[in-house]
Amino acid sequence: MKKKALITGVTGQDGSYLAEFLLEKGYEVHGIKRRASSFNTQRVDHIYQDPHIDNKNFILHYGDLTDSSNLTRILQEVQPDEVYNLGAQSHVAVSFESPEYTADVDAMGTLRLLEAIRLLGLEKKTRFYQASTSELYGLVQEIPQKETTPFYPRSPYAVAKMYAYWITVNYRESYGMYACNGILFNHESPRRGETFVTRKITRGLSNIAQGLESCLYMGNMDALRDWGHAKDYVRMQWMMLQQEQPDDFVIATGVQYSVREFIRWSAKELGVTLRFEGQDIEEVAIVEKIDGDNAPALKVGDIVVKVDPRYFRPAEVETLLGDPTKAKNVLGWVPEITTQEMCAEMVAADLKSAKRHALLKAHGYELPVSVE
Ligand code: NDP
Ligand code: GDR
Repeated sequence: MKKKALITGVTGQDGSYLAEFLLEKGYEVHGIKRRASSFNTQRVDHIYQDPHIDNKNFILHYGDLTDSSNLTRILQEVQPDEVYNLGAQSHVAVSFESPEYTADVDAMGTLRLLEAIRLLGLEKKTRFYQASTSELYGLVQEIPQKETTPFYPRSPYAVAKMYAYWITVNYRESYGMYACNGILFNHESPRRGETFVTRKITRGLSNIAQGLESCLYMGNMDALRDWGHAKDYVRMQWMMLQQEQPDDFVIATGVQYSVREFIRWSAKELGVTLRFEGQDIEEVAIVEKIDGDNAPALKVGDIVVKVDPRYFRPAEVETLLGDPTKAKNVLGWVPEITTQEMCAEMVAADLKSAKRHALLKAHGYELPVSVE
């Protein structure tokens, strides 16, 4: 019998990699997608299967984490062996603007799923993975952060995820459910949403290099993050549900870098050396040297990065650094892709796309380039 998995957030970065991973493992994969006014399945289109053929292994259902009856119906229909709750309003800055919606989806959505599993009598059959986050540590109480480090959430997103964390623990303890929290530190990829900092940088600098944008406006460049690759992290999500006993794990690389360093590397991948000048909101990055032909639109002395306080957050998480020792010892997990390799992969993908746009533009077919 094929195992069945249900993924909320299947159209997101992690959902798309996890769906691929589980299909390769021979699972029948069900995913929940939201209704949108235009197509929102770009990240899973390459694994899409025509609903008119028999024996499909990848099946999408319309749904929403704010809708209990919908979640209950899908769970009843699918009877999954594993549920991966990856769906969320996942942007920390946006959570300050939409705190109630963020709580509804990220906190209550988790409760709705757990409760639906329980009410359908699936609590002994269905294993549950909760996408918890390093944002729980917020104002950090210990360096590096591990499973026992106290939480101090610093955004409506993190507070909502803290509820989700504890309700997952509570259902495990109260009803004997196999339910786990993966406390994942930041993880990125070419599929990362365009408004998260790494992708904003790799895409923005690639566009600037090709003459499609003129300047990248950034928030806090001193922020320190422990960035891994999403592919490594979804493998871990699956591993967590294959253990004898459910447990919670920190997933991280154990190395941290600043946003500024990530900008510097990304520029280097484009053959551009940057010099940072000025302090705080006056800080800028200036082109110092250009090698190769990936940045035909730039010349030495151009200012390509400026600070815009619009991107500062009401409360910032300044530093995050994870200690993945437990995951390494208990599960044998080690990340295979370094932060620098990931950065190179992201720049290569964004440069390819920028070159395509630039070529079209040169031939009179200019496409609008979205910026935040
Ligand atoms: P994304 O933002 O790329 O994807 C989020 C997914 O959730 C999308 O499929 C989105 O749908 C879906 N979604 C949003 N709102 C709802 C809703 N109301 N009902 C159902 N689905 C909804 O996030 P990631 O893939 O990066 O992250 C996956 C999970 O892991 C999230 O829960 C995130 O908070 C958490 N996390 C992420 C980390 C990271 O660094 N990436 C680190 C730690 C935790 P749509 O495509 O329609 O917008
Ligand atoms: P984060 O990721 O908030 O850690 O949440 P993000 O990439 O948005 O920010 C990382 C750090 O970079 C600083 N920063 C900027 N951020 C954005 N988005 N845009 C900017 O212009 C900018 N300039 C500086 C931020 O202030 C921050 O310090 C991500 C999400 O995926 C969450 O869902 C997940 O839970 C955590 O990672 C772990």
